[in-house]
Amino acid sequence: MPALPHYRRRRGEFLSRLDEPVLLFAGGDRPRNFPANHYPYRADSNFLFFFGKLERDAAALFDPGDGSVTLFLPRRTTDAAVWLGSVPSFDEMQEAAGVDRVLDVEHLEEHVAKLRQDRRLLSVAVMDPVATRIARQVTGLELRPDHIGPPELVDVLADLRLHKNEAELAEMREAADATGAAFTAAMAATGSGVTELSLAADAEWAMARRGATPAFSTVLSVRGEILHNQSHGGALQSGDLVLMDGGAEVPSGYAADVTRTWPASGRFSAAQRSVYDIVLRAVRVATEMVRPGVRYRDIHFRAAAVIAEGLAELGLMKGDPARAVERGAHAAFFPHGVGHLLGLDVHDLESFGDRVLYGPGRDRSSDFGTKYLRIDLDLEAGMVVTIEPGLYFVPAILRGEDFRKKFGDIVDFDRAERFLEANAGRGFGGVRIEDDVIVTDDDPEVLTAGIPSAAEDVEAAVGRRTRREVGVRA
Ligand SMILES: [Mn+2]
Repeated sequence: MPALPHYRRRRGEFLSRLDEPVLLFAGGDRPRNFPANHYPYRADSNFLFFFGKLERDAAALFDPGDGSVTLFLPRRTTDAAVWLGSVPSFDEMQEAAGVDRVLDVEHLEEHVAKLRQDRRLLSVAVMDPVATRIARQVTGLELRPDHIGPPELVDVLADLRLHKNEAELAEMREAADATGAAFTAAMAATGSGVTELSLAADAEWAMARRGATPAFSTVLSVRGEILHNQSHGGALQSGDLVLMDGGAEVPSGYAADVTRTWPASGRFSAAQRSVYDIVLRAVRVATEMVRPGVRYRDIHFRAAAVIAEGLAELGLMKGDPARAVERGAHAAFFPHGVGHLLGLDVHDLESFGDRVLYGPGRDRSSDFGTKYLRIDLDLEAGMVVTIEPGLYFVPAILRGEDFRKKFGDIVDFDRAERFLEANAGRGFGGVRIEDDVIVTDDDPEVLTAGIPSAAEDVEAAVGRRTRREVGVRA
């Protein structure tokens, strides 16, 4: 965890850019099926950014008038201590969190009502609907998922969170290391008959050994062509490709997000290897472009061009690859964007919307595939992005009438059908390779470079565990 001076510095930077007081909410438990059974609690990322880990239902008032920060915390009661454990007193919290005062959250409303007599009070929506309702009530602002808060506040938060400082980058390196351990463990435990569920557990166990937890539901499947496949119901067969998209979150909240694809047998087939090497080339070319001043959308289309060139070599596309990308035909095999921002959120700042993620004068495309390009910013030093091209054989696309009609002159759908039927009818699946990259004033720093990605390195990492151990886990 970053030490207190880091958080105080971030709060100081925030306060110096505010004209009006701001109220932020940590959010609380969100019920799963009945109120006492809830999803694991995680504070809102804007809150984590300024305070690190803090208890549920907390709120913080930043007042640029006197430069003060007030924390509002739940009252310390015997009942709470019985169910949730004893927590430090308000005095102790004031010291530990380095704030000017700590007040009972029950008094939040009357405290800010006084403040609002002559000043506007700003806030942003959080994922916890109860906290957002309180924020709406006490500020009088319209806060919705598609309008997270007033632009003047959203812009300041976005600008601070976009540019990671050294303390934050250190957290992200730790998250990347824990993620590397997870991939090593999953690759090592891979073998015929092993279930997706047990392999995902191997990955998450490795994160836990590093003091980290999954930042999002681990994607681990032989059906890699289903982009956000979160079911772990299958078992590996020789000939399958295993796709894992997973990332660790360290206690401060910072995340990693990595994808690797490997052969269940430990050896790529010739067809798998040729598709794999196209994606590897795309990720390498795109990663090289991660530099200040480069428009992220250009990286996306460069990756698309590399994939289209590879598809032409494989005979899956006809004609000029550049023309195919102009027409959007690459999206038949690469139907998503090349990546996103990374930080406290796995898709960092995505709740801030396209006003922040696309920049002024840039609108999201409505074209199939390109509409999933999650950012279109000019890169600046301190930003962290993922680079994650992929190549998939999706039955819904490659057997879809629309696509056959639209791209019949570019895509060889008959040849694509052979990939859909490969592997004794189980299909080819998909290949994605994803790394986490820091934009620096110099060469891009790949946080996840230590995780095998060259085909030979991946093959060498598969099934390292002895047969007997694999059997026990299967
Ligand atoms: Mn990602």
